[in-house]
Amino acid sequence: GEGYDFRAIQERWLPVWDELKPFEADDASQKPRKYVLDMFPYPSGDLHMGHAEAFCFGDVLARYWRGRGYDVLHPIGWDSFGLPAENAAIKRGVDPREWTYANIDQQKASFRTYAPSFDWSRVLHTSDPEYYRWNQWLFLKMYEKGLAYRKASWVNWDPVDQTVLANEQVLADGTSERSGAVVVKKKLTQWYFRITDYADRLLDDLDQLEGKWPTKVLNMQRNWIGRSRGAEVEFEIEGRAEKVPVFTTRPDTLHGATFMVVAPDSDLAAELAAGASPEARMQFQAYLEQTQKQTEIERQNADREKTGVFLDHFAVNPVNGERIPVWASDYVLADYGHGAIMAVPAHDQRDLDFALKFELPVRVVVDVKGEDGESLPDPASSGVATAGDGVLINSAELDGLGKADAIAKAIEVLEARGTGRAATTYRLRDWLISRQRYWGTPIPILHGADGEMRPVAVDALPVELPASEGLDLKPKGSSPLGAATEWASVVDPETGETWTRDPDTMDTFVDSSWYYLRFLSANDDTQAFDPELARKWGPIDQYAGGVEHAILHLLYSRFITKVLHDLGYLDFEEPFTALLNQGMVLLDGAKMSKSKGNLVEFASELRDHGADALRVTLAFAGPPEDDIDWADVSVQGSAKFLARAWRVADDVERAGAAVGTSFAGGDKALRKHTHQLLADAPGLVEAYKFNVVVARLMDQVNVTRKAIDSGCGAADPAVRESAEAIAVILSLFAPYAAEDMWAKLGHEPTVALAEWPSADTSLLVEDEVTMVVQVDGKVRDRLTLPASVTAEEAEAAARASAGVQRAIGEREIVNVVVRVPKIVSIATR
Ligand code: ANZ
Repeated sequence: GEGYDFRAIQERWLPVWDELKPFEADDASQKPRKYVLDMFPYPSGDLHMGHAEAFCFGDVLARYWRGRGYDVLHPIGWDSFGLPAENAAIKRGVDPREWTYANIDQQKASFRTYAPSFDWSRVLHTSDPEYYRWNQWLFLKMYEKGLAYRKASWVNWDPVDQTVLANEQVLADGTSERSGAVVVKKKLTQWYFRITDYADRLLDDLDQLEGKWPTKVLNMQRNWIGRSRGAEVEFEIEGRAEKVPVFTTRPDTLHGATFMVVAPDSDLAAELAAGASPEARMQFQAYLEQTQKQTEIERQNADREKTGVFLDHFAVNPVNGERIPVWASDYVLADYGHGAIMAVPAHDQRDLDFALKFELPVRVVVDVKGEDGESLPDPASSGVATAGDGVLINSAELDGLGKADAIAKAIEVLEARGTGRAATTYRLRDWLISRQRYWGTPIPILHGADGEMRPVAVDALPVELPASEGLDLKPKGSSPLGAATEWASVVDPETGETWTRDPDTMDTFVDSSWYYLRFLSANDDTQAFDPELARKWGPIDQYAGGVEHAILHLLYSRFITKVLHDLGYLDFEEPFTALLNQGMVLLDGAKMSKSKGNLVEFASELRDHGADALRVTLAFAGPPEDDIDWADVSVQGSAKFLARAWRVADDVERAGAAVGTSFAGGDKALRKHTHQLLADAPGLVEAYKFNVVVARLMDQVNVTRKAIDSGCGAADPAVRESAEAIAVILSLFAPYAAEDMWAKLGHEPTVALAEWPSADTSLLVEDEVTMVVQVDGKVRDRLTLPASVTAEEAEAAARASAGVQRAIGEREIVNVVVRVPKIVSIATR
């Protein structure tokens, strides 16, 4: 007969599924619900192997919950604004729109064959005006609340892409994540979202996700927010009216502050330099220029030789009235704390290096003991600052206190004198959301002739992007939209005044920060999403995607979720209850890329092996969190397994056993094996042990094959029962093969909606047991008895044993202890 033919099977079922649309989620359903979401793709070309993996795992979970009787929402959309479309447009002269939507069409076609169980009725593309209109709505809501604002500031500037970058888009080596160019600083007026207002909640709420998100991701988020507790201390600067605040985590060391350091690129440094001697001013200018060539990362490298200039000013230490010199140095960052520090060289290594280089005084105020119990050597001579805990000295009222007490006392003293207070600082900066590029959401703000701003009316949304035709999309530091003069100028019908549209577009992370909500109301043109549906479906039960989004995307989504909660649209504050980060697909240990020439093409793998074999291979390769090396896996092996599984159903079909017959009389051993699989699979899937589930399916297929060929035969009800269990569980990984098996077993499509058979635990009980019989502490016999044996039956069987009777002989039985079904213990005299 015909064998397993994946192409024929794909062609058989695709049109049936197209017709059935089995995965459209039902908003009205009363069933328990699960929202399973995969991070949506960027349409940069066809799908790649990374997509294959990510969407395979997300789909396993979506299909699993459906099989467990849940109403599952598993939508798909495209993150379709962004630079690659624009760069392709510039390079090849194509319209970004055309490029984007052609790629989306290609990815849709590939998805159709790959067959993740998406609800295709809710598709969204962020570059559709129907979508980005609601980005604009969100922006206006935030503007109204003071959470969107504009300010001039130093920004990260990518000189190749000619665009600003968020801090998160600058790599550790100071280059742009996008272009690879060395990022420089540039002062520009930009739009920001006030994420720093949410720093505490974003940090504290991570605790709720413990155990449900990878620990690594939680820690990355924590470090990114970077909360530091300490104090703000105000220093008077001679000849300056306003006091200068500094942030310190060690207010206890105030008596050891022997100089002050200001960030060269801060407003304060510029002001102080302006009042300095002409020579100091010139030195400062040169130093500032040098500083601006450094990346933030370089500046934070503690090992670097210290540099700096004296600013020709003195500050006054608020606790002891001491005059201390004010310097500028690049190790102090302008946008952390207050951009100025009190330097305590004895107890901070960077300050010590600076003090030793410029011959500034070092004063020990904490007596820190070494392991031998002796005071550590004087930092001024050892060159090593003593940062640990110790007893305060040379510090007036703090003398004799330990670090923690001294910190508390110092804050008390500062507060009493009105020169300082407890304070918290964060590494997190406000989110810079404006981009001087074309292919994004226009910012819905109008600018008046005198610089005043006004929001576009909500009912005038969307502010649609003008056609790209005639616009120079090449990056140049100002948005191409500014040149779309007809689009940009808006005449107020009431006053006749002309207003100009803001030419900037939004960071695409705005688009992806709330897209999960749009899926709930993808076709609703009256609101961004229906709060009622958000109550029903939200928050997302299972989110799946790459660890490259561990910080940015997840942090921004969490932030916007909290904002929408505060605005009264959501009743939850964390968007993603559980997170699965899949590993990467590698080849020979290396990341795949076109430029390296080691690209495994998804399209050709799909063509040559089919969706099922690809998906089984990805799931079987190892724990989903681990990287998969394509050189180490066998797609052929997966195909062979699928053929073996399929033949089990084929044999059942040929044996002519009718559907719906009771399994009760079936082969016991096989039934037990089947039910053990049914009992274990749910826990394994929920713990993301997909590879183990596939291994168990392989085992089940082998055991069933044996039963067919050299056991009970294909007509036995236990074989059908096993084949059905295999089809249902296999449908998580290999939807086509499973569907075909399901049909061969006489069922209607689709196996994807079939409920999982529940495990009959009574079948799992060991049905025969070995009972030990002891006489006076010695084992005299081992009896095989039914597991359900009673105490009386056990004792009778023990007494009847020939071996036992021989051991007792003429002696008298004085005591019998029965512990069913394990042991009978007889004592004699
Ligand atoms: C005095 C002091 C004494 C400090 C001491 C440390 C140890 P984290 O923990 O990262 O928050 N600092 C403050 N603002 C800074 C800026 N803009 N650029 C560079 N450094 C800055 O670090 C807080 C400490 O970093 C602050 O506490 C300050 O130095 C420095 F024994 O103040 B400390």
